[in-house]
Amino acid sequence: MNIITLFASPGACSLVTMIAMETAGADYQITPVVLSEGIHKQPAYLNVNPKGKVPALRLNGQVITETPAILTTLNSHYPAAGLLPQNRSQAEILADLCFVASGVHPLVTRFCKPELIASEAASETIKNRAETELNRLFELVNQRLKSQSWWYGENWSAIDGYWFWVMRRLSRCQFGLAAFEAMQRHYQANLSLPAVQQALEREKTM
Ligand SMILES: N[C@@H](CCC(=O)N[C@@H](CS)C(=O)NCC(=O)O)C(=O)O
Repeated sequence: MNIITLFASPGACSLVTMIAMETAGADYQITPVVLSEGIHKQPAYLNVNPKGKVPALRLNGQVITETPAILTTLNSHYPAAGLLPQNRSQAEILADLCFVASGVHPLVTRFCKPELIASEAASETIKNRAETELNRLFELVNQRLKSQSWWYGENWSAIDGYWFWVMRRLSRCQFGLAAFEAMQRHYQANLSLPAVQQALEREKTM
């Protein structure tokens, strides 16, 4: 049997895939690609993912990158785990995953690490603009979570793990989240899940 390998870094969005894998009870190994040590830009890892980003998942001999692609693949690979809802259209689910991956995540990076994108002189402006736009988008998500426990209602799905990571990443960069009470409750509910706890424990060992 092929070993499933996740290339991941502590604190990075690879945690989202780890939460999904733990939820599915997957047997997988982690290859640490520590971003702060620049391992993601070294030839050995660029051979795995030429984009030089985590996560990357090696499954059945194929390397899958991009969190939405990984989560939808895992959903098909572990059908009993219910990682994504069956009572929603593929288009809705894809739109939501893309919203987090391409609408929110780049803003998180601009807020937490503006220097990756802008010169020192422009960093403050980039950070402030990212903050304004994140606050606008968070109003929408907070509103959604006010009336339901999880993104899609009563049942947890992998996008809840994705949102958990967004909150965790931003809280570590001192982003003001106090006004978003429903998102905070959602964060705490995620934290109480065994799969989330297991993923966080595994992250510590990287
Ligand atoms: N679109 C990718 C984003 C991956 C990404 O940006 N990963 C970050 C960590 S959260 C990374 O590897 N950053 C390293 C870099 O950009 O140098 C996804 O959805 O998986």
